[in-house]
Amino acid sequence: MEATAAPFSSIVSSRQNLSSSSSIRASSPASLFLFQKNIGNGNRKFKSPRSLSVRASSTSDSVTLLDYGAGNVRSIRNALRHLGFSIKDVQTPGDILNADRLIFPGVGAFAPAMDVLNKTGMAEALCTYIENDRPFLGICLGLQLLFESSEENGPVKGLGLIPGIVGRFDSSAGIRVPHIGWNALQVGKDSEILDDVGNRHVYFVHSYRAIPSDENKDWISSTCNYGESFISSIRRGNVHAVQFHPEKSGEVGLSVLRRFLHPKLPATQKPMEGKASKLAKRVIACLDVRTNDKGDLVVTKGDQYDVREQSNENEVRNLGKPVDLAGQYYKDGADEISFLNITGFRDFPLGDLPMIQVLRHTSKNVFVPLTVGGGIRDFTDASGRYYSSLEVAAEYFRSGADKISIGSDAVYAAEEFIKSGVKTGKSSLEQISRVYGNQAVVVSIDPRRVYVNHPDDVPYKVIRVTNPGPNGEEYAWYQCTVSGGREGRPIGAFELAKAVEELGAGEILLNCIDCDGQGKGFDIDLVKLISDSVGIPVIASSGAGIPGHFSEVFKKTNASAALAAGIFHRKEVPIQSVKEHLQEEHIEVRI
Ligand code: 1PR
Repeated sequence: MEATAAPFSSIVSSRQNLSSSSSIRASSPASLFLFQKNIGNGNRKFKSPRSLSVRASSTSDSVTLLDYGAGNVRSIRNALRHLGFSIKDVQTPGDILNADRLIFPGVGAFAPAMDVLNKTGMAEALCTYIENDRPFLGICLGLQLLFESSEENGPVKGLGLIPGIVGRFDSSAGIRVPHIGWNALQVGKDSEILDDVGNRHVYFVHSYRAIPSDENKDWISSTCNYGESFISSIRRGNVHAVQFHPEKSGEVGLSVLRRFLHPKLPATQKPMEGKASKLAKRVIACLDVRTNDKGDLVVTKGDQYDVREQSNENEVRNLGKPVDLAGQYYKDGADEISFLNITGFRDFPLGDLPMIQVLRHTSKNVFVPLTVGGGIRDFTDASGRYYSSLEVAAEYFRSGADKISIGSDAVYAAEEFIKSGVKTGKSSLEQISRVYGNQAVVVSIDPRRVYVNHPDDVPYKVIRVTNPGPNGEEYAWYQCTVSGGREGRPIGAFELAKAVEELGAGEILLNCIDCDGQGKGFDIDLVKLISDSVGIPVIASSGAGIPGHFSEVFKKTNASAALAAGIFHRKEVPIQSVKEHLQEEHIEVRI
């Protein structure tokens, strides 16, 4: 049974005044002893696991979760439930000390996380628990916090259990930061929880990383290569931590959690052999969701953004149910799933509860990243109640989204920024990326191609196009639109992309109204222009018709991912065929 008590996150505020660890109650004599013994021990020395006699029995089906309230841990909860485990939330440091097994899915930024852990006495309890070789799994920030310090808004002191400083990826080395996507690992000896992983890809999303050194080499169970070699997992005795997200790494990720929860499981599948070593190109399935005229929430698909049938009834195209389709695409091998609430520009998304329900239901069974967009902006409802975009985003994150996608509101923010040259910090884009990190914020661009005769015809970035316009024009610019393509704005896709990167976007979803639903391929000129201009990942979207369009966009541009909708919804091309084709073309993908 799942514990019904409030998670630690909800008691953090009432415990903010706790400054002395001696005021914390450890709830068994044994744990109290262990806890007090370590109070005030600034120079931590990890004990050899062999010298320890304490080893909690792990026969129960409950797992203790340390959720300090900084972000979405719904996915890990869903994954644990999916594996048949109930969750006990940490409320006091004593709950850490008494845990049979503890999972720490660190989310958010390093400094606020350490602050909460220190103020509540959780830091001490965590160190004691780990030093005593109790079953522990840290995830993402939950790995980084074990190190001595981090450069993230710092230096900031960490728990100091592992030698090393967590630093930022160096984007000047030509890599895109954040590191978002699927990478293979170089698994070292005795990893145990990685026994089924082999050469399969797992999902990362982070800007900071720890690097291997002589001092920390005994801890390292795997490394990963992204511009440089960084630590992707550590293991010592019963203590594990991973930089990637097992709860978002599909079946392979679930196997990592399963092995942590059942340490003595025999190998179930032979790890895949191969040469996977780079960041895989992602294949994303996109579901445009809206209410049809009967009031049902359906997956629809536009033809250059027109989602109505060209029949007398003029109905909204209905291509299926959102939760069912998302589940199918997960099984088919989609690396990520995007939901765009395409009525969001008219209706307030928090009033659109079915969309929230879609996320909640989907995230119970889909263990790859979920993005949701549509209507993310500040809003005052009919009764005069004001909702900030942060509240809207928070609700989406709570409901199971890993990233939110902003369209129209990002266009207005970029226009303002370009005009004033000032970052006000007030736009939804800036606020959400400040609170949840830029890796959680995608900007969706809806540009339309505008042909011109000469590069100086407009004050926007103009390119020479591969295929001339209807009147033989050799040049074009890409005009951004808002409200689902209904209104053109005085800003180009190039200018917008550069501005939103500065304002804190972590990724760009690059649509193209001209190509949407046409099945004739991505707009290579546009994708090349944008993916060469920014240092964040770019998702090419609109126009995929055959697997060859995916290899074309990856070979000719620097896109990190390619997204399609119509061909998947109409079952014209299975996701697996796209992946197989990319493999044949020697483009690394997650299989
Ligand atoms: O402006 O923040 O409320 O966000 C609205 C979001 O909804 C934006 O991301 C915008 O792209 C999207 N949107 C609005 N209207 C439509 C529409 O189609 N009428 N959908 C719409 C845009 C485009 C793609 C599509 C690809 C691939 N969807 O995401 O899935 O073009 O299609 P294809 O493979 O079939 O060619 P805000």
